[in-house]
Amino acid sequence: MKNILVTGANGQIGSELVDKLETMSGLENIVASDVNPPAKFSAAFENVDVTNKEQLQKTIEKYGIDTIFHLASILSVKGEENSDQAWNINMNGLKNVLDLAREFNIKIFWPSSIAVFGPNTPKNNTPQDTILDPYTMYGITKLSGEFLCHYYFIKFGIDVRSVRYPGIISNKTKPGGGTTDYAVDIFYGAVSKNEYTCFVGPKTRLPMMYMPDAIRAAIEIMKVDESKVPIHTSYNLAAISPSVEEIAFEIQKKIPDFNCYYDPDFRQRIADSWPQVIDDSRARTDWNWKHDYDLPSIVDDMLEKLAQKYHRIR
Ligand code: AKB
Repeated sequence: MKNILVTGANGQIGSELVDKLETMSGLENIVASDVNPPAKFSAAFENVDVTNKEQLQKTIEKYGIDTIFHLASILSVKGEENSDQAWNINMNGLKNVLDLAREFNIKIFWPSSIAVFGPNTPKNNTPQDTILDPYTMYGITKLSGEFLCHYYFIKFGIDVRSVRYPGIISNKTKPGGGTTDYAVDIFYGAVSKNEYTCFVGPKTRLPMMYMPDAIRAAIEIMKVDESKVPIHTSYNLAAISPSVEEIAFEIQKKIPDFNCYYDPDFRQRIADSWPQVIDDSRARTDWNWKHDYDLPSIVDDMLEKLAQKYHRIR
């Protein structure tokens, strides 16, 4: 990893990954790219639409890119609103990146998701190898993407590494259009107006992870020796699995007058199709994955960071 391109750099994960890469020594170029106008980066920025292979190629050539963190993607809820767009960006974007990786000998990180699982997947301790029957177009693109990555490894030797991210909780850039967004929105609601109305019910339990752990996972899996990453589809990755009411209860310990209301909509069905607790033992054994943040430490840090953002002293 010397010259790194991050696609989808304005997004929830991309914006924090670029920040983190910028602080790491020994990297020559960090190039942030997104289809939307640049967010504030000190890194170089290029407007790149991942469905446009020429644009991608020009950027790769301009900076001598040897590593791509390919994060540009449409998430589960937005993907249901426009399934053609989700297919185009998620599949054709990934194929362009993999084809260019072949041509320019580039190492790839590409995130998959718990959305590859579906209603018939075991919900608890979901194994690495299990029933994969995604219910959303997003999940279908992630599952197809996993097999595409596997194919490019077997057929062309492309070094592509991947994790199945759970919902990511963070405070810098809001997620856009995912089912797990409630686990971020609840903190914004708590800090800005002491209340939040959740679009899934109180007992809904999904795997979640704090952003610093998610970023570290991406960097660690990219840094380990290739022999330690024998899974070439995507690794199960886990941290915590709270229900919504457990998150609300933990917030109430810090903000006693916080109220969480519930008004489930169509997103409940997507949430119900996903596992509750993931078995990520292969990631833990193969490349020593370990999460740092539990629910109380996530809640502490989220409330502190968002209070600073809203200039509220608690
Ligand atoms: C979503 O909710 O769509 C994403 C995901 C779990 O991949 N956050």
